[in-house]
Amino acid sequence: QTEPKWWKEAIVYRFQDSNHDGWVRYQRYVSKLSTLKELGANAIWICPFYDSPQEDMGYDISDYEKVWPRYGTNEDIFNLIDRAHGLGIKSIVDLVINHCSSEHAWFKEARSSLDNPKRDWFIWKAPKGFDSNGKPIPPNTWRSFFGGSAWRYDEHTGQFYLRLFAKGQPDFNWENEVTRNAIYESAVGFWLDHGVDGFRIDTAGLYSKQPGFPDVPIINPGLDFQHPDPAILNGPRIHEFHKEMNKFMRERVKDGRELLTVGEIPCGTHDVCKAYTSAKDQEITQLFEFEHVSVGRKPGNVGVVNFKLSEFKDGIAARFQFIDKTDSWSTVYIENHDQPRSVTRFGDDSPEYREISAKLLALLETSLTGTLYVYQGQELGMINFRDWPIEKYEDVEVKGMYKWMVDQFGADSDQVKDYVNGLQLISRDHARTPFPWTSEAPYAGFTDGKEPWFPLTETFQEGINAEDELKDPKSVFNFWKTAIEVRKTHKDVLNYGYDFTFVDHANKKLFAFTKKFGEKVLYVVLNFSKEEIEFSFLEGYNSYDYIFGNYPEAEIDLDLTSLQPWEGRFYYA
Ligand code: TEU
Repeated sequence: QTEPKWWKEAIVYRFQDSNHDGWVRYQRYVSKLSTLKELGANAIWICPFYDSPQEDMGYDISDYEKVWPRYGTNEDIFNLIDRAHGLGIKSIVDLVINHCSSEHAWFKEARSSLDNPKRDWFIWKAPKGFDSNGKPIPPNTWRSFFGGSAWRYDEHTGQFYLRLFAKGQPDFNWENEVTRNAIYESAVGFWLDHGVDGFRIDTAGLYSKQPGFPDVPIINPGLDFQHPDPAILNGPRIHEFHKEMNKFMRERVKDGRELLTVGEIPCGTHDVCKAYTSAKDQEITQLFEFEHVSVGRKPGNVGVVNFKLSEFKDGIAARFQFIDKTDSWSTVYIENHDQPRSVTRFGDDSPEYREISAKLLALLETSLTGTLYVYQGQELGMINFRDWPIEKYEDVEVKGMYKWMVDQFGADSDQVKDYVNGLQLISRDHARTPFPWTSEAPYAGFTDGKEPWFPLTETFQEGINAEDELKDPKSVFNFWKTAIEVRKTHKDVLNYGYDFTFVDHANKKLFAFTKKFGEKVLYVVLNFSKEEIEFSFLEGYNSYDYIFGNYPEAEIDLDLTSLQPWEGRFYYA
């Protein structure tokens, strides 16, 4: 855990940009790298830029070796990687290999006939039978993450193919070695040859399906298909596959550069997390776990429920406690393109408390052990959009889930109402609105006139934009910048600390813990409420050194153990 590596200390930023046609352009992205430098980021995670029909925001790839023409050319991405290197910034790219697009040449071939040599590169099954209307019945009860059956019937050959996500995202058959090697060569090798420093491995726990494709337990009574995780997540050969792919990567890199690989895996138990990330086993360097971002979600992601601060605390701790004194490593994140805005979800997005609660979340993030990821707009304290009608949502997940639930329960049912209400809080679209560069109407500098592909979050005119925040020394952006500096200065205990221990775990407003590194003991106190609350100094420690907090030092009495609304502090005990 404590062995230093660049990929452990990286501050990874993820963002997109556009030009006048309303779409993201990687040429212009280059000119924004200096803003990232200013924030303190030293790595970027570039979202999927590959050729794609864009059914799922580019996570449906039709050619791994070609950039989607609307985003630019291959040369634009090679140039971005080079320019970033020139500034000391590493580049991580998305590796989406549980599935490809149904428009990929491999799938088109596979689909063409039952005896095509590539048929077995994907997962095909005969119908279980036919219903009274002659409709084919899917082979089992697995549901798609995006609603409905996980199987899509293909008239041409009379079989179903598996697609855990959108209709146009057929799952690869990882059991086939020839397929695996083709994936490694095209999706991994090509980009390693062009200098990338690592991969964010999409759905990295789903490649090995349970043999026999068994039905799954019912977790959502009343729905015709059920969440497939028990039959697809962390399956029997998953570690073997990751070891094999990691070996391919190591052999392919010729200049000795060390790669950051981050697997997106809701692994569940600490043992499973360790199995993926142990340095000795050489599978993946770190994981995006889901414990903390799953609190308050109903099973199957069909709506939201209230949650306690203690559940959030446990989620946060679970993400990295498993690495304590092991040879594993972890990540720190609270937002990404699949998560809503953290200020709305875990802070307070009212005008009165938005900034201070965004800064409190920045304190939490910069205090935790692991590689830190900041998602575009998080550094501005962006919040969810509000009161959008269901028709305005873009996300394939929302569209699929909504249609499915309406089919099952009816548009006026409580289940559908709950689902739609929940979207205000958790839809992925909140984090996908165009980036607000300025306060300028109508498109915040994202485009120079043409309507962008997706509406903006309206708050860009209320000060939540890059230009205004960069200028304002008290902005959320400038707080993040300082917090990142503090994280780097005290990187031993902040970035690498161990022995994470909660203080007063049951407290409903205070989130407090200690962490150690050598002789150093860090004490973090965070007020997750708009009330003034008390905290206690730890027994057995006589003196405290204040390190950092989100209220200006001149405004607080450091000898008092009370915290203002959404106030947080770091101390050395
Ligand atoms: O996400 C996988 C995943 O687990 C999510 O679909 C998650 O279940 C969902 O977002 C909960 O709201 C990855 C990508 O991050 C996502 O953007 C893609 O849609 C998905 O894979 C398919 O490639």
